[in-house]
Amino acid sequence: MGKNIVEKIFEAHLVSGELKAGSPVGLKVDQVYTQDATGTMAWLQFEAMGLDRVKVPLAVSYIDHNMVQSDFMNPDDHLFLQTVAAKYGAYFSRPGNGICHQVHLEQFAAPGRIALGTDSHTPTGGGIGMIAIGVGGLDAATVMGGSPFEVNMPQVVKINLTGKLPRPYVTAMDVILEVLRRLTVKGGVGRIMEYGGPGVRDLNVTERATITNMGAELGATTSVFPSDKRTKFYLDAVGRPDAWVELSADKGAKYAEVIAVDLGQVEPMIAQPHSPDNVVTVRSLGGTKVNQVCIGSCTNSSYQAMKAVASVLKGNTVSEGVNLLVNPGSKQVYEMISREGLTADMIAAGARLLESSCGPCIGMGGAPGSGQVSVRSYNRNFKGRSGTKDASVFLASPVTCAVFAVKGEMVDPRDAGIEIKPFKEPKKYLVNRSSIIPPKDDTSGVRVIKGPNIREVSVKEPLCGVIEAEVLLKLGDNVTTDDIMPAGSKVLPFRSNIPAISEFVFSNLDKTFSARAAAARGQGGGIIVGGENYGQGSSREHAAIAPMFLGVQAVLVRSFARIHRSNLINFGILPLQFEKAEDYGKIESGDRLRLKDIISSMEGSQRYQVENMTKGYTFGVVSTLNEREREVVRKGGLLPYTREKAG
Ligand code: MIC
Ligand code: SF4
Repeated sequence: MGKNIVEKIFEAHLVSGELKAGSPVGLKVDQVYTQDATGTMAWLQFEAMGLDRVKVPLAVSYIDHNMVQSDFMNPDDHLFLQTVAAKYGAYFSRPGNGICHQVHLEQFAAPGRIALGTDSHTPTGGGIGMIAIGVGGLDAATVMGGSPFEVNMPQVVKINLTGKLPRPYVTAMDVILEVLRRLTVKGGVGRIMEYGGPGVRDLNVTERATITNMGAELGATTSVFPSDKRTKFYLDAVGRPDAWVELSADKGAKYAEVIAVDLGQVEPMIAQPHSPDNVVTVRSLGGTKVNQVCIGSCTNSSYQAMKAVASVLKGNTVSEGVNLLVNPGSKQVYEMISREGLTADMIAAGARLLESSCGPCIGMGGAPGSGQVSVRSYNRNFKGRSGTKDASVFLASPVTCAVFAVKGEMVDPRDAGIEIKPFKEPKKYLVNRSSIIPPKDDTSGVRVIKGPNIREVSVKEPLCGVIEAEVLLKLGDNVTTDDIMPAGSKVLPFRSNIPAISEFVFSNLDKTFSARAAAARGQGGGIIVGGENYGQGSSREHAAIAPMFLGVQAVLVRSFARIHRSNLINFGILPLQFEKAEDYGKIESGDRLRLKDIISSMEGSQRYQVENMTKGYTFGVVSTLNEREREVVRKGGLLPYTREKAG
């Protein structure tokens, strides 16, 4: 029987389990990378394992998120991450070297391999034919410690591409926005999107990477492209020809579903506030005034993206009502466009050039003004994520963004009367490894340095047989991890300090949450109730650790997003789902719920009876934990579980 690409890569890395959709598999991992905002926890957890060195062939510690140095906290984290990488045999990518996903694609990603990253946009590597999956820090730490990666085998969906993109006005970003329009932010849950069909040949690796990057917004486990001549061309150009292997699906390969996209029919698209799937054509919003434009992020900051932006800006002026911010994705891209004079074209037009980092994408500077319209070439426009709650954030391609910056309003780039130079993929990219510090063989003299803001990782008590707790908050569908644990310049510096960051849990939705949770702690703790796709978005495990620290015992929802569900389990919070959808409607914030016989129900049918003590009725909930997950939750999380296993 013919195999698809996912089956081929999984099979080559299979340690346990069966490649049957829904059943747990253990995979050998080739590469693990961390970024700073999730990395401090991941490395603290790795350190706690007491090993001498990482046990994966390649590990990289990146600094790209927490770049604003307004006091000692972020630079202290940087030094911790540098010294911990040096101690345990990981590469270190210095602050300013670029956004982890862009740098990883340039320097390390390789077809046929499996990589984990402590960031939800790790699937960027799928553009080169790698299975690259975003995970929480504790999962990454465990794998760096030598364990296989355990995941439930996703369904594989084929996105069959035909035709050619009508360049230069229509780009890869428009393709993924079109896919999001059709499938929504829930459309990829439990699935891997495998791209195939004759249209694949039309896309180069960085374009493919834009598509797989933003596949994260579909909720997909990851997305992957074949590895073909264009992949070889890219790897030759970035100076890593040996990394290339060919990879394609067999004839007759099976898929759970096939979705057709004709690249020739794709139009300039734009996601409206406040969700990446709220997508319409740019033309339909023509004339809308724009106040801010931000170009960059791990989705659209490649050399190609920057070149298109420079071409739009050259000889033009940024409209007087617009603030234009540009982050090239890596030092390598930055140096290359600088040597070609393209940064000069951007500066001359009135752009503000920022360093190679996540920047405004995660609210680290660049917040829009009150009620302003900001259009960004980024991947997420959740309410408040920009740092300004009442801003209207839209997502569009770098070309569309640059055109808006010049025109001061939304206009279909095809109608703007601006010429864009066609892109020719370079045969040689400039290679700059000045900010990548390789691991050393002898690490005995290295001292790991921890500033005063870096605190111990919190651990939960083992699970009790009874939970009697108050519903602290009832929420709707598609709650994001940004809702649960906001980011931004005021909160991110506390990523290494759980007691401090816990005060911000749900703070954008309910300022009283952390105080109420703390008060409920002595009364059995709290329960959170949510709708579909609870915890979508980032991989930040702080959205589980901090609620756990505040005494949250269980999260009861209609359905979960993958990474957040794993993070809840890793920190001992019971992830439960309503058996009957209508029971969601009956619960209210403030209700007291009682679950008994938890351990025996968990070991048995995983069906639990819940008594709503406030309203006086009983209803059923379920968990869908595999054997290992059940044990992890019972022990109070992955750390106590691993410690016990290690004896
Ligand atoms: C994001 O884009 O939301 C982040 C910030 O990169 C997160 C990681 C984090 O919260 O540190 C992600 O995507 O996983
Ligand atoms: Fe950084 Fe934004 Fe990409 Fe997250 S989505 S990794 S914050 S650039």
